[in-house]
Amino acid sequence: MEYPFSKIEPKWQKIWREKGIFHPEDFPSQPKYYVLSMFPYPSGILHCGHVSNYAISDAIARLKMMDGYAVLQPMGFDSFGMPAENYAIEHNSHPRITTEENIQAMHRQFDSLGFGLDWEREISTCRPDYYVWGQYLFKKLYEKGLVYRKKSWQNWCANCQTILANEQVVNGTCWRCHNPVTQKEQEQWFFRITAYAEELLDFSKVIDWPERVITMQKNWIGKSEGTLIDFPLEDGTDSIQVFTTRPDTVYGVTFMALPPEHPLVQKWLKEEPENRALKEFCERVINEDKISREAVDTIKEGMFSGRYCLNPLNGEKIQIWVTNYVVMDYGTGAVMAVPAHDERDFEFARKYGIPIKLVIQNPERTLNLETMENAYIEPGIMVNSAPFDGMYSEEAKIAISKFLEEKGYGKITSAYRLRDWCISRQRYWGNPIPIIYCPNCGIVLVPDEDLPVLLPDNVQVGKTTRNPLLSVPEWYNVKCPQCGADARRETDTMDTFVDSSWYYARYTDPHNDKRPFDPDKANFWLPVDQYIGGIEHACMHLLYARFICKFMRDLGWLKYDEPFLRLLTQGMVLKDGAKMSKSKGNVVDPNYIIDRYGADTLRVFLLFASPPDKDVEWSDEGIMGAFRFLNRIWRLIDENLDLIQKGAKIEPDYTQISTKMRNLIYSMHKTIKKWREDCLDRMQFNTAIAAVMEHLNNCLAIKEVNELSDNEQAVFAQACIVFPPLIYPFAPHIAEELWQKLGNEKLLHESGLPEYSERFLELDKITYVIQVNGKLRGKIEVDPDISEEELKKLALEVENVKRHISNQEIKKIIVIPGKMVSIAVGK
Ligand code: ANZ
Ligand code: ZN
Repeated sequence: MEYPFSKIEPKWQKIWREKGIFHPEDFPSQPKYYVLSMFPYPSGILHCGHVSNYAISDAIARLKMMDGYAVLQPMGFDSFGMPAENYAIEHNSHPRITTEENIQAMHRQFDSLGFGLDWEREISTCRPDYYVWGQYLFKKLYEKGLVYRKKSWQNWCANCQTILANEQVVNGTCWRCHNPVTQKEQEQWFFRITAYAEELLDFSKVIDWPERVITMQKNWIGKSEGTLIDFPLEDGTDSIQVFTTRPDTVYGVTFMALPPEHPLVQKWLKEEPENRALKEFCERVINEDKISREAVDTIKEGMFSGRYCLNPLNGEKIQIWVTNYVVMDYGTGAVMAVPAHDERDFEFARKYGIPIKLVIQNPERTLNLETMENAYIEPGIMVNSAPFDGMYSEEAKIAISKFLEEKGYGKITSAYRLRDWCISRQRYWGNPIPIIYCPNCGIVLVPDEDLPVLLPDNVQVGKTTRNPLLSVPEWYNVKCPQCGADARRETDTMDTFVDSSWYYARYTDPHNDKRPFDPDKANFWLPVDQYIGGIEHACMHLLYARFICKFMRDLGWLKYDEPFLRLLTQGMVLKDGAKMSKSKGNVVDPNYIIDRYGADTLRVFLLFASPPDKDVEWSDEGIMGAFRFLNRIWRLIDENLDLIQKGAKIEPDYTQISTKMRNLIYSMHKTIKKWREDCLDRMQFNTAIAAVMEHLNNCLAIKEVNELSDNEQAVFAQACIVFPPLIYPFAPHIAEELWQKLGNEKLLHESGLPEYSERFLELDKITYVIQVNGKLRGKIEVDPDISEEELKKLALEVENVKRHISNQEIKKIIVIPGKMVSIAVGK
């Protein structure tokens, strides 16, 4: 007989909902705990990856509720963006319709899984009551000088018909559709995330973030300490500023490398339209994608510009080259090339016959320019550098920088790889940018009273090459809010990562129609105590959210520096070794499992299969195992219900019980202790569940329960009634049902965490005597369930025993359970 999960699960979902136990009030008196899972985009179905993510956060939420916290666990939908738009296109529908349908379908699934989510706080980013505040945030950023518009070359995905942020380009392809990314020049809106680059490198205010994610963000921000140096043009009209991390090599500069996008290059092209070759070269390089231009193995190309600049330190004349391997948006977009000591410059100089000048000598093996096959990039002894000769290059770095600063030729500084965040998307399904272009006033922000700029619904979506909003003149033709002239709306929409950069704050006050949220409420609930989601967001969402949190702090809306105190990046759900995905055809539909075995089984399987941050390998066996486990708990309690209820009322006399029952009580306290450590301190639910399984075996090993004495039945009852609270975080439905069957009126989250007593863990230590060749040589106290191996190991570590073994060979070790370890030694 299977336990009646299909009756129990809806029953408890209904009770929880009716009692509103997952909807905390605004300023509860208990300590708060905010647990958040990354919200899904409304694809229409929750897959096993989602379920695994939410099973983890729900386990944490329920544990914290049992522990007396006011827990906030909200959920919503990241419903703008390309996936939703593409889905509508595929289904020949409108994203407004498909999105809402999908949200409804996912709601049903969420319900059938029994997650403790506060649906009164649901957010959907495509609804005007949410996105209005995204527009408001845009305006605030604009007013603080953190938004700007710039014509620039951008990553372009021709398949998705949109610009992509650098973070969205994976190995030169689009992160969504894996189409090769090309370059396109366009006016774009940017958020100046670089203004926070330095602060974003600081992780001192988060508590528990995976080192891996911190490293990824640090590398992404990519700070380099270096020096800015000005090289005057030979004709004295201007100068070129470079950023270098190697000021020690400044005497070795033999050419200047500029990218074709460099303003000076662009100026020269205009001044000398007859220079066809240079113009063509520039155009060709600009169209290559920046990511491969920066790659180490790109074939270096360039053209001499015919112009020169001067080395500020010695006045030497330096050729200026236009090259493909320098990019405009790092440092100053210009490089002082030192072929002797930089690999790329070396390759370039050799190819074009540019002089190479050695300024750092290898102290171990003298370098010779004629025979060098690579640049020498290590530190060494300064040569050919006039006053700095003989110094160590590391010292010269500082000395030369200081010297340049004193002379006014340079400045010590840092450069960041991080680029400003391009938030313009030429797609329909996104938050409209609240900007109007007026022929008289220029760029005008939409006034607050006109917000939100509603996204028009009467739009034909399809794979057009144009932004669909361009086909809605009644929407984009507007009057200028300042001068009343005929003006035009911005038709770009915002990157959806803008929507998710502040949603964690909105959940704290989701219905506020006066402002994004009440700072008091947000400051009560934030920061998120535990955030859970996929590692793929390490450099996108997680960086943007940190940036916007700091910005909202600077506005005075929040008093926290970080949105997410602890971060857990959960593993993936794999099947046959590969990530479950539609394209691989290895997807298991959670509904199928729920129908056959219940949501509790699915949740227990996912949590038991591995620690939360490790991948879960799908296994039908594992599902069956989880199902059997729950059934066995059910039978244990259900079949002994009267006895357990009666026994639970008696305080047993522990002095009057057999060793077998003593071991059972020990098993119970030990299990609770381990469960608490695993769940509360380490979030290792798999081992916590394993401990519960072991205790279950110990309970089931007690046969003929009816023949036990009253006293021993009471002990048995004690050992059994701990199961409902122990499985509540993982399998809450069956837990509540059993708890109720046992006669409890309170729900489990109000019943406290299961407690253990050290007394019972001490009480049951067993003393073993240790003999060496038949003579008593020591004693040890151990846990009764110690393994034989562990016991032997401990016995051999006893000092006196060691002495009597000294260097004789151990022939045999015999263990008499509960009594003795006997060691036989000999020569
Ligand atoms: C002269 C030099 C000599 C350099 C030498 C290196 C070695 P990281 O460490 O990544 O910050 N660089 C600067 N701006 C660049 C740009 N826009 N495009 C391509 N390369 C650029 O790299 C700093 C170094 O990268 C800088 O130091 C500069 O080359 C180059 F023996 O300056 B170096
Ligand atoms: Zn105007």
